[in-house]
Amino acid sequence: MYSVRMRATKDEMHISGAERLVDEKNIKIAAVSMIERALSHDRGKPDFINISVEEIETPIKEITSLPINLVNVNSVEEGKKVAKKVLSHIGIPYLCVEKAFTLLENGPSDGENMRGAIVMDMKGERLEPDKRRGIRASHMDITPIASLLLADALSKKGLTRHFTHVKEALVLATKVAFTKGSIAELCWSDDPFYTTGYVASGKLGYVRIPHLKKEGDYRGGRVFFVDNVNITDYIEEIEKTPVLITKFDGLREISDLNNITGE
Ligand code: PML
Repeated sequence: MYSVRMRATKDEMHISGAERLVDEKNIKIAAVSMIERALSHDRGKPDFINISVEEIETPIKEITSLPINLVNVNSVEEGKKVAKKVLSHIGIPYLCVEKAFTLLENGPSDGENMRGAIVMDMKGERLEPDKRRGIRASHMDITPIASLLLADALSKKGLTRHFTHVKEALVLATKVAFTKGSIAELCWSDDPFYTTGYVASGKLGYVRIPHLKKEGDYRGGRVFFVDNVNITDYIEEIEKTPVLITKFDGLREISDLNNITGE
């Protein structure tokens, strides 16, 4: 297996990124489709595209995706309230939840987005060694069959246009949730035209929330809430251990939040 990755930037600002785990015979197809994607992103034309191909020598961990729970909210205020309630139900202390929101709302790297994620412990301390880069989940993918089942489930809910966003976020969130020491993840996109985000955890699955920021806002990112981790081992696992999602655990609509929090 090979890890094929793409990163595109303009004036050193992030435009797009993607990654796949593929057999040798599919390296070329993956690389070409990533270049096409980099060249057609609505953030603009990149002036730098990097494609890397790396042989994977360690065994690939095969896992089932988190289940997707769709929550319906009508405003950013409501979206944030739901996200905070879900995080609190998972057991993330109030102080950490508030700190995470403040960081993502204001730009955690001197007012700018980070390239990767914040790692926050249960006291609200940031553990990532590089506060600009953060940590970047990598070496992960989903099989074509699991991906097809996800596409089918999304199409039944009229969400086909969001397939790529959801697929990539679900793959990442699943890898993070299955990493020892992870308790939850909070994310919303840094794409100014994409306002959806999620709270993911082994406990409550991938809770997808349509409004976590206002349209036009370029701020976004990820916070991984952790407990009892050796940060070096944690980063190594998130960034390097290859993970393949081989099963899709389904999607359901949550009309009453109490159905997932059990309250
Ligand atoms: C979704 O479920 O629609 C994905 C939400 C998070 C997207 C994160 C990103 O694309 O940066």
